[in-house]
Amino acid sequence: MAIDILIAGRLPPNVLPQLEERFRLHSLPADATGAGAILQKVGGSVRGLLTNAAQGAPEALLAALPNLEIISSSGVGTDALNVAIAESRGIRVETTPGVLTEDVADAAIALMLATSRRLMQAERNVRAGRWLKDLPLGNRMTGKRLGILGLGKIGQAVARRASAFDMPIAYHQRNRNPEVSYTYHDSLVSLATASDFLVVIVPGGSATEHMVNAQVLDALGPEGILVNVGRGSTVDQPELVRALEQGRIRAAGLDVLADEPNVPEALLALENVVLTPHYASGTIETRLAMGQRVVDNLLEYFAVEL
Ligand code: NAP
Ligand code: 8YV
Repeated sequence: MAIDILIAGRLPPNVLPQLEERFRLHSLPADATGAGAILQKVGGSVRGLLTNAAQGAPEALLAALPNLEIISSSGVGTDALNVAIAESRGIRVETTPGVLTEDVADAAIALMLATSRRLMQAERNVRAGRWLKDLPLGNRMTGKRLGILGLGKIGQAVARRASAFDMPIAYHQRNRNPEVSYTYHDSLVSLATASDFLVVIVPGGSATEHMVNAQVLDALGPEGILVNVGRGSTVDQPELVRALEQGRIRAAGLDVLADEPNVPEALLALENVVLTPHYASGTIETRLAMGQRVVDNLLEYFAVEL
């Protein structure tokens, strides 16, 4: 009997061609009317959900899929997947750990350089025919102190790269990692005080919500640069805007925002902000590897029936 799979988020291009001969695939339309019609028609028979970490698995969608057995998500973040609900219903949740680590770390370094060296502002100047007009000098990154909030897989990959820039490295997370020699801070304020760059790469969700607040930003200080490649929810965004406007921190490089894809006008107006659209894992190489994991996770789960 055909196995019904619902596709509820953007997926890498190698996913669907590998699945369409083995499963009966249904796409969830973006508009509420179209989505409602599809869910009414096939919701009861859907056994697998394909999504990605950003678009997630909303509670209302899970409620419309009473016989769901597996969520296979492209990405590592589980904050939008409603894992507690899935677990309570015995739904397996699979993600794509490891394969995106290096490219997300590259993106963090790119944002550190783009902010400190004012690359985007300089580029805008050239395109506008202004050359060096009113372009302030940048700041050196080499040798500056790096603080990492979340020394997990990606945090450690950022640290490895930063070592090549002769940056002293410190970190904060709930547990000290005995396998690394970087300096551990048992509070985020203490880490921010001791950092020129603060890179945020913890998971989203309630445990980390607004961890980067006004106190942390003031501890980072007027020469400090914030880079967030984790989740927008970890930073108190209105406080960040205020700190940037008032020069209480020097700059911010943000791949993730509080309410994606909505970007506050106040952020767009600031020269000392570099913004990317939740794009840190967005290389062809990584997205194809993520896609393959999404496929393999689904095939492994249904292996005996295929
Ligand atoms: P990971 O290996 O699981 O590392 C997460 C780290 O965060 C751990 O070292 C953990 O240490 C720390 N942490 C977790 N909860 C914390 C808390 N409440 N307070 C302080 N530290 C905490 O995960 P990863 O692969 O590095 O990915 C990290 C996150 O990056 C993902 O969950 C995802 O949200 C985000 N991400 C974003 C993109 C993007 O496109 N921008 C791409 C990939 C991933 P302790 O357990 O000791 O606290
Ligand atoms: C992706 C991510 O941008 O892995 C994550 O948690 O946020 C990113 O890799 C996301 O999965 C969209 O495809």
